[in-house]
Amino acid sequence: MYTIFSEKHRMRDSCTELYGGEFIPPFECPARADLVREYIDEVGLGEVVHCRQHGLEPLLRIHPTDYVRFLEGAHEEWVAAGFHGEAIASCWPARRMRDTPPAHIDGKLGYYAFAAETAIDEGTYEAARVAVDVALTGVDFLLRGERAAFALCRPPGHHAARDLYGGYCFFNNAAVAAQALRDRGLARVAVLDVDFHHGNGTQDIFYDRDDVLFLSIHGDPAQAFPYFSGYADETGSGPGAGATVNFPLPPGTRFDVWGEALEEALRRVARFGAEALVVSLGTDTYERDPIGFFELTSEDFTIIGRRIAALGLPTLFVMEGGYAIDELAVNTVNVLCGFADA
Ligand code: 7XA
Ligand code: ZN
Repeated sequence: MYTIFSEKHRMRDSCTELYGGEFIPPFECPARADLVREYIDEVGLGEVVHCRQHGLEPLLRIHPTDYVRFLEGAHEEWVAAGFHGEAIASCWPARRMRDTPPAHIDGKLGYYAFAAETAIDEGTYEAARVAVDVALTGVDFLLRGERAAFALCRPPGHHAARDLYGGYCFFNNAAVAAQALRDRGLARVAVLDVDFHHGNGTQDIFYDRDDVLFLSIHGDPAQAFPYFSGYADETGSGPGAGATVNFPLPPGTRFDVWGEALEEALRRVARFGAEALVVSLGTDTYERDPIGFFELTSEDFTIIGRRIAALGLPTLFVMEGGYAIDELAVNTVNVLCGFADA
């Protein structure tokens, strides 16, 4: 299996994350992607190739221009406003307030953010743009006939909605990839999100559409980030009614139960008649992940890959979360090897 990668992910290197009332070094750090990339060579998964630039057009199919321009200028505007720390949102248009972007960067951050943990640093925009190119290069590989590819994206993307960032995500790499597959001729695409956290951004982007099926297995939002999205009764709207499927699961969930949700999700993908599958691949479902509460083991990830392969669809894996830094590479690559060896 080909892996698509760019060293430019390292430009996303913020110093701070707001966590439990403290500023800590971010869980989502450059070492994550570098460790996965190194381990891919160690196990001989396949060739690692650099991404190709795809320009703004495929990105703008998902994210509006004002949002892209905001992210592009946010850090510079923040510095120009005289702030010394990293750009972090601290004020939101909450219920019954005005829903328009203010002129001041401090307000703009609150307008475009849905959460406060994610700081924007100098290199964030460029790294986020490159992550989209990584995903789109993965699409190129599928369309030239590869059975599967791994887009080693960083920063991750599945929390990013059209015009919202947060949860370490800025552009929705998986959604841009799914849209590109549609735009380049596939009639039906499924996005399966196996990250511990609900893919609220991807759900929101495709919620009213019947051509992209979105399925997510995740920590019950009553107990876990992103808290306000991911309940089982969110099933899509309008033409998209029935094309969103959520499997919220409780703390302590092990693979016996998680795997049943996966089986049901895979049945739904097959029934939908998808011509390709995009997997939002997060391994923060791991038993020792610092911010997840599931109990999956490293061996379980191999089985996940094998089961996804049994669908027989062209499959693009897009890297999302996973923060147990010592086991992240093994867990992530186990999914890919489980798929490749099936
Ligand atoms: O999949 N999403 C992540 O892994 C990031 C979740 C961010 C959680 C922040 C909670 N304080
Ligand atoms: Zn996650």
